[in-house]
Amino acid sequence: VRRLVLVLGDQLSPALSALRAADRARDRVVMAEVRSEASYVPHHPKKIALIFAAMRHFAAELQADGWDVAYTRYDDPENAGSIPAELMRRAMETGARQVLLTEPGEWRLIEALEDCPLATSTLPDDRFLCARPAFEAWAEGRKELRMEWFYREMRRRTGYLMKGREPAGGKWNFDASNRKPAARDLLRSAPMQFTPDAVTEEVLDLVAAEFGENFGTLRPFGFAVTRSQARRALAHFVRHQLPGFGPSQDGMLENEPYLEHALISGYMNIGLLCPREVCDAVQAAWEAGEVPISSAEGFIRQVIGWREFVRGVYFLEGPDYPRRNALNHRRKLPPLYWGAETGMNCLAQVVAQTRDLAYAHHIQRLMITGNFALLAGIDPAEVHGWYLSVYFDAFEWVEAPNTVGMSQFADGGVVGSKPYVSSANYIDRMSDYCTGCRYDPKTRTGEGACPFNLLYWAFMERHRARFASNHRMGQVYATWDRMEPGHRETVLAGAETFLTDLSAGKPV
Ligand code: FAD
Ligand code: DLZ
Ligand code: SF4
Repeated sequence: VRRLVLVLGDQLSPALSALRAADRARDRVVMAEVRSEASYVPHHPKKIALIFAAMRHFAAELQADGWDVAYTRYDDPENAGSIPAELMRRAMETGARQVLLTEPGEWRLIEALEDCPLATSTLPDDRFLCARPAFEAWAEGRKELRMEWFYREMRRRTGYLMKGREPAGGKWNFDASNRKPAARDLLRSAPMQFTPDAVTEEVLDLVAAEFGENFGTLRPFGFAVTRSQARRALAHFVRHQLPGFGPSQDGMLENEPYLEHALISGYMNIGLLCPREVCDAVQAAWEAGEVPISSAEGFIRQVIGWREFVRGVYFLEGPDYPRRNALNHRRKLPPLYWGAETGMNCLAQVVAQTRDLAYAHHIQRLMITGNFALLAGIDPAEVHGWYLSVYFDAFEWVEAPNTVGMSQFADGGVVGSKPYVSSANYIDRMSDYCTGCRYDPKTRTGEGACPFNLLYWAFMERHRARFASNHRMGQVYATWDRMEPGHRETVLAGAETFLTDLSAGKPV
């Protein structure tokens, strides 16, 4: 064996740069299910099962394709427990001293591999549409990094939804025609689910035995675990859900976890789908007149815009990024995030859905669990740990900028120009959660007042020095300042009582 070729659990792409550079006849692929990766946070059992099952299927496909694969199962008695230790073990076994790899998506693992005594040759991860140096060049010299400008550049560069140099449909962004509440629709199509085969069933048994204590329901398990399944899920989404994606993408309905969302982030993030083929499929459907521009644009923006932008930010900002705490928030994450009972129906619904499915869509993550954590002043490192654990698509390069940056404003405004916070009014307008709630979204103080209403103003007051000069928030402070002083005091006192109860572990 000449070299070892490392393939990580989120690098399951046949066109991975390390595989393209390797020699099928002389190199050996190393894949390993290891404790260090499976327990750096208490991952949701469905997430671990997805990764292990997809790894096993991918290894079998590589073998069928003529590769020599050394695969370590989690319960192998010889398992060395971490990626560098597994590489060392395979090096001893084979005599190979060189490792070829595609750059990992997380600083922690990049650093651990740098410390590995073997000679490593690391290739860029070119599954992304914007290479790290290209992002650095774009960011260079800019006072602020704004996704919208990056996105326009990416549209021009990729040619998606373009008519020459101009955006198709005459606008870059069709959000104004989106952002509608979702309506109940009995005929709405759900994302495609798959019945586990014997390989996946074996993984499910393993995960149940080893990670059964982690927060989250393992069965039923319906994720795609192969590239061909993921491609079918994508085709199903484009045909049945994408046409309605735009208008309802910000809506939330009880017991309707997916609405028109694709459920493909996890497949892209582990390499079963690549962003280019996802966007090509959307572009083709739009060209064929099967989807309106508002839906095609809304979707493509998330993939070539947000997804690439947050990755660029993660690497640009450096390894300390996930530990930032610009607003100095210190409160502990309350147990309701791990399923403890709460009368706040929106939180209860999103947490229960997260527990059952390892999935919540963007607005649920941002405007329910994220919004509450930010308003309540929860330590962003704890919030980050939660998001990294509970979602099937959570890998630090994408999760941290979304959580620490976009959602918690803990990076001080690198990802977003203002904090994503709202009172109950937004949640009531965009969802049907308030109907079944013990609190009243319209009540602002006293008995039954929705905690979001109290916390929203307390947050604004607490951070006045930072946000009052933000031109997008001036109106909010003007409204607050116009309220009766007595009313303001009651709101702030109500918020204080609520937060004291929350920290004391009283049910809220
Ligand atoms: P759809 O709504 O159908 O969207 C299409 C695709 O666009 C997604 O598959 C995803 O790949 C991409 N996308 C959309 N928004 C974003 C975004 N903000 N950042 C990056 N890609 C985006 N996404 C992750 O992939 N992993 C995470 O760990 C993650 N953590 C998040 C944490 C918070 C606090 C927030 C607010 C958002 C987070 N997101 C994360 C972004 C987004 O919520 C998910 O990508 C989306 O919900 C995935 O579901 P879907 O495939 O059904 O997406
Ligand atoms: C998330 C994860 C888990 C749960 N388990 C493994 C594993 O056993 N082996 C592996 O190679 N990768 C795993 N992963 C994915 C890695 O954590 C991921 O590659 C890094 O976080 C870099 O993004
Ligand atoms: Fe959430 Fe408040 Fe609505 Fe209850 S009333 S569901 S707590 S926003």
